[in-house]
Amino acid sequence: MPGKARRTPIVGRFTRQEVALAARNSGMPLEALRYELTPAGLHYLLIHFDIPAADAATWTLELRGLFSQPGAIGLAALRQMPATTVRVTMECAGNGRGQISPRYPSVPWLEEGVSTAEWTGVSLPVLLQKAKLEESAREVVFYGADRGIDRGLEHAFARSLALEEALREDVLVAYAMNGEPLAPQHGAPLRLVVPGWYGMASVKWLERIEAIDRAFDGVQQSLSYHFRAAAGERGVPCTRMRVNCLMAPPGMPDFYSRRRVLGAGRVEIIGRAWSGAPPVRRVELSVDGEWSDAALEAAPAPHAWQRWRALWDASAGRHELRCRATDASGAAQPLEPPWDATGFGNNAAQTVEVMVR
Ligand SMILES: Nc1nc2c(c(=O)[nH]1)N[C@H]1C(S)=C(S)[C@@H](COP(=O)(O)O)O[C@H]1N2
Ligand SMILES: [Mo]
Repeated sequence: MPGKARRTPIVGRFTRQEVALAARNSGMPLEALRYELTPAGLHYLLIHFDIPAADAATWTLELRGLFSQPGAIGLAALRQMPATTVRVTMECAGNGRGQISPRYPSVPWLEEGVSTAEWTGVSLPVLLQKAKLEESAREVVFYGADRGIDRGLEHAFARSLALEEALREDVLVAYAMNGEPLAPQHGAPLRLVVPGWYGMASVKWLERIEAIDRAFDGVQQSLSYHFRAAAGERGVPCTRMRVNCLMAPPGMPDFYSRRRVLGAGRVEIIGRAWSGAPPVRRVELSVDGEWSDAALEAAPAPHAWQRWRALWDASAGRHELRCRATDASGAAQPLEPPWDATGFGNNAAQTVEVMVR
């Protein structure tokens, strides 16, 4: 594939381009960790190109390729089909990129590219069966209506799933988020939702599903979204979310530094933990390097984050709080960002600096 040129990594100051990307792609304010379901307006955003103009009244979803009954289906017809609702924690694969040095020039998330929503729509296998997926199909490709250029290549945002993932009942073609029609920035009127996977799999503004008998080689599938030690490598595809957790920073912030300030005494620290290999089995909180177990709640749904809390007897002075989770596969968060040349999958333990008065 031509046009593979990579951007040059950056050390130090954030560029104007990174600031522009960060302003368009807002993160979830960490105080919103108090909500089990992130209110729609606080859910993080990741939009590669422009939000396409979309009219729900005339929108159709085309099914083509290896189906014996291909065709198009409108929104009204989708709403008539049996509905499924799933609660899903979604995290951007680039979350944490801004903390890796040197960092890849892209959306410079620190740690806020994660949220949880309740999605309602039609289970993907129901749609695939309706159009009669043929035996020869190997992958299912999902095309968004948004177009742009990345690394010199013009394309519509598109991603594929291998058949075994596409046939999961909890993979949805969703038309509602938290009980409301999708907002423009979240993919209105239709999007895919792939529970457990990093967000890039959940294609927004979904207008076409194509069944193919080979591996899809689109830009967002074969060039982007790979873990790579060096930018030139083929790499390993990003799929399920690595284990991760966050705390809602305690006390109140200083406006500019956002350093936390609070009074001495007993403080309850609360947070959420999630993994693409659920459930999370353990969350630990460290105060100045001393780790102890937090109380972890059961998952409210298979792919939704789990609440945790810990009590801390805060004494006057400066302290460093950190949290880390371990999931069902035994994977635990690292203390330092795992190296990745294009900044994917940084699940290093969060650090919060606190000044206790
Ligand atoms: N069509 C389309 N789908 C897309 C994207 C996009 O830019 N275009 N961004 C993806 C990425 S990288 C993420 S992390 C999620 C973010 O979904 P949200 O903005 O609803 O939180 O959408 C995914 N789906
Ligand atoms: Mo993302």
